[in-house]
Amino acid sequence: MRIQHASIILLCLMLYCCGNPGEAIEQKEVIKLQYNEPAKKWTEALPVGNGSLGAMIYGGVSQEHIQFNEETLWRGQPHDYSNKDAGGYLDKIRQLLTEGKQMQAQKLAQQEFMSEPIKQVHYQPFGDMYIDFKNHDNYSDYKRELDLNNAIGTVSYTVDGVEYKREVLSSFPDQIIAVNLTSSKAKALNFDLWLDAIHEDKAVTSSNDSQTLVVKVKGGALRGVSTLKIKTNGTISHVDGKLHITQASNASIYLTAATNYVDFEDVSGEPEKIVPKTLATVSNTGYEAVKEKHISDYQSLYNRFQISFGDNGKSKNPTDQRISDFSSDPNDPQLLALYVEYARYLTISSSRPGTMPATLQGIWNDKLTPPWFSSYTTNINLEMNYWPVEMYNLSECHEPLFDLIEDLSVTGAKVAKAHYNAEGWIAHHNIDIWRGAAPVNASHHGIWLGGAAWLSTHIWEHYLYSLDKDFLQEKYPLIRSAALFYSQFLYEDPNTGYLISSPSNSPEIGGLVAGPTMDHQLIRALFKSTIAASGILNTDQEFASSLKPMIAIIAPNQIGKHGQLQEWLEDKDDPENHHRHVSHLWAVHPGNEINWEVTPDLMKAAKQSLEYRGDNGTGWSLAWKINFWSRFRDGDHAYKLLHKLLSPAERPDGKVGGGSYPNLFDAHPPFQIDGNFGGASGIMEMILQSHLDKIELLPALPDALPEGDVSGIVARGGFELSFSWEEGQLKSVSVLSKSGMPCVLKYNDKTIQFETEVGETYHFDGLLNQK
Ligand code: FUC
Repeated sequence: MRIQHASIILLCLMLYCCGNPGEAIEQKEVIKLQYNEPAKKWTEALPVGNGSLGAMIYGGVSQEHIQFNEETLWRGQPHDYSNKDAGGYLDKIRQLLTEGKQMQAQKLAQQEFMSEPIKQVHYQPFGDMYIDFKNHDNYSDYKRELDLNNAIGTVSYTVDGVEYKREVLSSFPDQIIAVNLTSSKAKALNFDLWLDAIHEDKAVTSSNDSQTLVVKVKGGALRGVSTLKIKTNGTISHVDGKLHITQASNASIYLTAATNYVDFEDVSGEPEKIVPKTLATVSNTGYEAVKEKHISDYQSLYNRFQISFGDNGKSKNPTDQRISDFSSDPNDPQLLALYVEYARYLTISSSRPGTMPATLQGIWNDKLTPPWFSSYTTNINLEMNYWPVEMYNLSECHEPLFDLIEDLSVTGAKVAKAHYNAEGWIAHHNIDIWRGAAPVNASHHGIWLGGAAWLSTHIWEHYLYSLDKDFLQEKYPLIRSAALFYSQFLYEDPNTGYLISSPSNSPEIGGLVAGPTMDHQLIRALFKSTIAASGILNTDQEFASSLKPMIAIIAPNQIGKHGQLQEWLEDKDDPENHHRHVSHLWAVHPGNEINWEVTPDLMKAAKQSLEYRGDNGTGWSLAWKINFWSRFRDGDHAYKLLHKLLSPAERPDGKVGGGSYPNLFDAHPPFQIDGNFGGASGIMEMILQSHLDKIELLPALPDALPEGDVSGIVARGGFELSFSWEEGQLKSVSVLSKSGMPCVLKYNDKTIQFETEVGETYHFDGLLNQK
């Protein structure tokens, strides 16, 4: 028996170690966040989520606090934010900018050109679940973990020789948050359980084994209903508005929540009906069955990919200690693997087909007025959330972003008409749940014209990775419509004769200007992908042909007097400016127009610009710079910034900077999830790049990561790869072809090309000799 068992484990390990890409990974290394103490702050609590229902688990002993969100609870109501009279001022604003009268242009734009109203609205917290345990003050053996392999948070400790254990998960198939409580001794569980919220307008009612919380947001059309139901072998009574449970050996709590949001134009939903229906479906299911269904659903996504940089023993330390140790000694390679796997976990937990895209905070927010409204900022943050998604094999988690683009093609068309008298659609730098697409906040940064172009590149990128022609066919109207907007919006600059984007802004530096470099890079990329898509789909040739001549006369990338890539049309960059945004380097990453192969001089200038900007930054800024340095093929420099990104946000000297919180959430500060995703993308760009018609292996491997292996990583062209390296040298690589396209592999100075067939895997050694 024993021998049989051992050989099964061995077989699993062999499959795991030598698995081909595309094969389900039998057994992943157990990878988790772990702590010896309960969370004191929200940024120490551990997140679970199913794309729409999110929770933060504090893991307290005498009192458990589970703060939760439902992704559609926002302020405001359906609203068209466009300013009907704005278009009448466009020519005047342009003229003032051409004449160099920036202040006057900004003032006029502020008065006449902005969104109505000028601010969008906040994402809201939903509620809080509390569980009070009596006489649990003297405890030992405390452990709090988030197991990324099965997406379950656990808390365990001992009181008077009895072990108490909690598990918390957010199930996608059952649409509930489940909390399971057990004790090692029969009938030892005694606790009070109740719901609350920080909304002014709230009501809690209890009945039998359940409690319902109803909230209404301030100044808005949305209300939320949440019900918890408890299944226990103990006794349930009602005391002081709480469920009072005594003499239980186990208890499972199922919580769900919904709002009346249907879509950005419709708030006729009936959460009062949805919530009981969801609970009725699951209430007769035992916790073990709920858990099994949850794990199998989660692992169908999570188990496709695996990354390791070796483990030097530090992975057994508490995660908060590892983050703080990393700041003094950045030698914990497994922490980088954890960072990538955690980003995958956060993607799966915050962005599932049919849900909203991840906001600035994913789906996790405990504040009525969260930082930057916890909304969608498109001049870097929203796109960064989706940078790694194709590469780390979670392609379908990209879908919520495409749905948002679909909505924007409606609201953004109204803005295009009202503000620019143009067809097509446009989005500015911020979007909320009502899909506000007009320029908000202030003219000097709110009027940024890159939104529709940048978002559209995600549709194209999804196609490049998947080569899914049906998808391209379905989404082509969206990118075409964005391109149509820009083809009408671009304006011939009287000073230079180039086609330029005006008025606009280089996010968020230098105020309102004519012709920021970033916009031109974005618009060229959009035009090129629209032309390519029309060719692939054999459609719309006339429109595609009309874009071609425009590309040639859009203001080009320029090298300025400091050897820098110019951020603006004029050569006015300040080398002392250490601003967090580095927008004019978009064409280096995530774009590809500037690269070492074709445009080495521009690449050199871009690198110079990044050196001037320096190595500091907010969380997302550090993350972007990691991607840039990887594209510059300087892995050691990228690692230097990873050192900062994975160090504590609150430093021993009392200073606070871009970094990580104890729960490994990215710190802008405050918490912003973009850095988690951008950082993961940067780590992957060190070991694989595919933005230039070939797959480059280990293009920017830092000295600090001499060994490692990855499987299930995806490259453009429909390829899935597994490879490993030792002593900084490629050891072996396997390529699974999903689309049957020819494959070009590059490692060091060697490039090979081979034909492929759909479903076939090709194996090579470290010198790219076929095995
Ligand atoms: C942009 C950035 C800020 C922040 C905010 C959400 O305005 O400049 O740093 O990330 O978005």
